Amino acid sequence: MVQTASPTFSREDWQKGYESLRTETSYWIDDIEGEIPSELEGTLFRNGPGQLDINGQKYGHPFDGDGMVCAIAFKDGKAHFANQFVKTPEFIAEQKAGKILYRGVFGTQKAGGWLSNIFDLRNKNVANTNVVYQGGKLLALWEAARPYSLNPQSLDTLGQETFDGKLAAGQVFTAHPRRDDRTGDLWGFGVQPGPKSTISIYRVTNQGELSTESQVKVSGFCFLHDFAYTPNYRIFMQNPVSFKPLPFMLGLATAGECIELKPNSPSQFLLIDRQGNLQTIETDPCFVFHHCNAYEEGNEIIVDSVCYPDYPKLEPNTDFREIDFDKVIAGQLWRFTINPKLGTVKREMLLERSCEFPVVHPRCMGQKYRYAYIGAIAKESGNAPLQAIAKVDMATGKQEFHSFAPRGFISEPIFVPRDRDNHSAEDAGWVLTLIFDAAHNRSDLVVLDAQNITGKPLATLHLKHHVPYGLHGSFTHE
Ligand code: 3ON
Ligand code: FE
Repeated sequence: MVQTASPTFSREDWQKGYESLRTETSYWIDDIEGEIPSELEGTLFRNGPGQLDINGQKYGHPFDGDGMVCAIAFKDGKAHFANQFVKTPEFIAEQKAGKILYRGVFGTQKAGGWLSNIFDLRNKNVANTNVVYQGGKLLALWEAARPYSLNPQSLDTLGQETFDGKLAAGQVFTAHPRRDDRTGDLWGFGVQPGPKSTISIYRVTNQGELSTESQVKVSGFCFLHDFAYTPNYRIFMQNPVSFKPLPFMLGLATAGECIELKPNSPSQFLLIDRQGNLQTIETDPCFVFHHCNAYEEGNEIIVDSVCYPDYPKLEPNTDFREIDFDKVIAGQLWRFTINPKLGTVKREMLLERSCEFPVVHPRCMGQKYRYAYIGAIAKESGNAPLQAIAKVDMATGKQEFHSFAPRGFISEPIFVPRDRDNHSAEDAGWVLTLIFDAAHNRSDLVVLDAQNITGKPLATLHLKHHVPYGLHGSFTHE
């Protein structure tokens, strides 16, 4: 088949979604197409880089943007929007100074060349990656530091979360915790880097209490952005990356630019059981940020993950808004079937189209499941910004796409079940996603019927402004 090369978007449109949003507001959303389902109750929290420059001094990478949390609360068919930046001391200092004072992990240097950056090895905690509500705490997460605790109603920043002193200064908590729906526990981890890296496995109960389940040491550098969870295993993909810190120390490059894929090295699954035993199983090289889900079946563990053929890096010293999508490597959804007894891994592709941000029904986390929802590009091959929501049926292989191209750009989908029992159909519920609508230079919160994902949205809530492209979020029924 001949693939038409016609682009699904215009660069100018896409770029507008990376403009900083500097206002903090709180209002009832009154411009709505369709109808918000009256049974949809609870709050959608989103986090992501809200500010991508200070006074026109641009950050060099979107992951360096200052964390801004949005809350969209639904009740009685109405919806309320609020947003606030996470007021870290670094954010406050930079706002006051009106210029960049810190290096960003991925692509941001202080003005003045290497001499201004040399030996400044501090990490700016931008608290921009995820936001979760657990045990009465609303936590803004960034994987290389402790969480920031926010007031769940006002979104005011309360301070760094120590969990009653159990997370000491210098200890870190992942931006990708996973909630076991059957127990209400939120599972997470933290990586202490070194010549040997230490992975701590944490549990946060639904009372908000943290305990350490186990700690394991693995050789070498780790870049573990996410993990997969089953009742008996915590599973990591050890990407075959190295960190060569010299250019970072000398101020010549950011930390993220010093990470690269090691040639001819396999990836490894790290399986950690409930007793803290570590089993390592090799598989073909790839780079994984996100896992979709995992479950145990017979003697096997199934892990579904978005895999890249290399470590996705941006060209240094070029504006990320100018990237050539034809040169950006694509992530694809793969299924790994691991047999721990035999030490073998089988892999098969589930979704070939470039995709990111996979999610499942919350009750399926760690369990056998049928449906994944995931952001995807709006064409079959090549690469582009994410403009469609895909629903993948693991039982039949059916793939459906709801495209917002050419002028809409999607963010992570979140599945919200309609009924909170364990018997209703796995796709009975809604898929919520924020769309940047370049035609109106504003964002919409779109409610899709998960059972009719390609159908017209049930509701499109027009915000009064845009929300810059975000990272992750969560829904709480409370
Ligand atoms: O020793 C350190 C280990 C470590 C954890 C080195 C280090 C300082 C680089 C580090 C820190 C890692 C951090 C801070 C990671 C933060 C990641 C982040 C903010 C976002 C990651 C997003 C991933 C994806 C795949 C996003 C995709 C987005 C789209 C396709 C759409 O825009
Ligand atoms: Fe992530």
